[in-house]
Amino acid sequence: MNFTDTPDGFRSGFISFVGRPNTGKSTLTNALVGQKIAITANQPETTRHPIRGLVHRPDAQIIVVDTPGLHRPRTLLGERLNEVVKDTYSDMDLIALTVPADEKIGPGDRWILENVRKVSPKTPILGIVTKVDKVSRDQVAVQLMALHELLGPESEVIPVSAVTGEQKDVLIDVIVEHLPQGPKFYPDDHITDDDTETRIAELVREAALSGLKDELPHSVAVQVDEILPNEERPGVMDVHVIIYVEREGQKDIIIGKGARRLGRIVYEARPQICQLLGTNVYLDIRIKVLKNWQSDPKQLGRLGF
Ligand SMILES: Nc1nc2c(ncn2[C@@H]2O[C@H](COP(=O)(O)OP(=O)(O)OP(=O)(O)O)[C@@H](O)[C@H]2O)c(=O)[nH]1
Ligand SMILES: [Mg+2]
Repeated sequence: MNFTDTPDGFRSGFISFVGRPNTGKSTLTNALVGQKIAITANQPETTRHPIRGLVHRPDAQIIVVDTPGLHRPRTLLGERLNEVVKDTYSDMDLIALTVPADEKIGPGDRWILENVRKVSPKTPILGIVTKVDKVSRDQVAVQLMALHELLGPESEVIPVSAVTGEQKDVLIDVIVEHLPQGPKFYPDDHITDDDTETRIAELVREAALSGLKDELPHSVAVQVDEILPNEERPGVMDVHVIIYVEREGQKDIIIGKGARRLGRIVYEARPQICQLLGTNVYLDIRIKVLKNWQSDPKQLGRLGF
């Protein structure tokens, strides 16, 4: 695809964020794109598929690929996610390793770096210290030096806060400098490749994850069953969604006492779905038990992993 209005000297290309779970990759992706295209949560393994987000500038087009956090897998789902990430970063113009300002760099980060270098030895790696609003300037400086040491003497490292927007434009400038000259890959109004159903399912999953603890977030998967015009109320869409869990007990937790938790999931997700669809929405959520789906190849396939 080429777009004839590409100005001279235009740059375009792909950057992938990789890093441990919960390091702020998706929040940063949304901040750069300027819209919520990836869900975020204060829990690991929130992102489960690579999500492309577009950053449009007069002189450049950046395709940001947000990936699931990398870690030593404990389940078949974890293994699949790691494989997907490796597939993703094998053909990037730039890779950015994310390390939060408030956590020490450790074996997990080194393991990721080794993997990245093995799969794509030629791709430049940028270091990003995320969440700088959470710590003092001195601590940011210490983390920048530690990341620089991890990546090597030639490396470039950048501090950023996706929450306050501090350094966001600097980061975009640096990314653009690393991109080759080339045409626009997408039209100016394109912000993500994810289809509407995927984005709806993700918004429901984000609402469902909020407040869950321990292993339960990993057991939650969401699919859109169908979207139909409401027969009685013109202009209203009926959105039917299924939340999958792995055990009966988990189902009870998701629903909550007097269905209060389920009510809150609808309350949080519905307005965002209305905005996405541009219509009023009736959100119907059903909960199903899919026994141990995280470790069952057949069920994983059914859920799209
Ligand atoms: N204070 C602060 N919090 C942040 C910032 N960026 C992300 N967070 C928080 O960190 C948590 C994790 O953010 P995510 O963007 O979901 O992290 P992720 O790296 O995409 O996580 P996975 O998809 O699980 O790998 C969320 O609670 C975010 O709100 C930041 O710049 N400042
Ligand atoms: Mg994420």
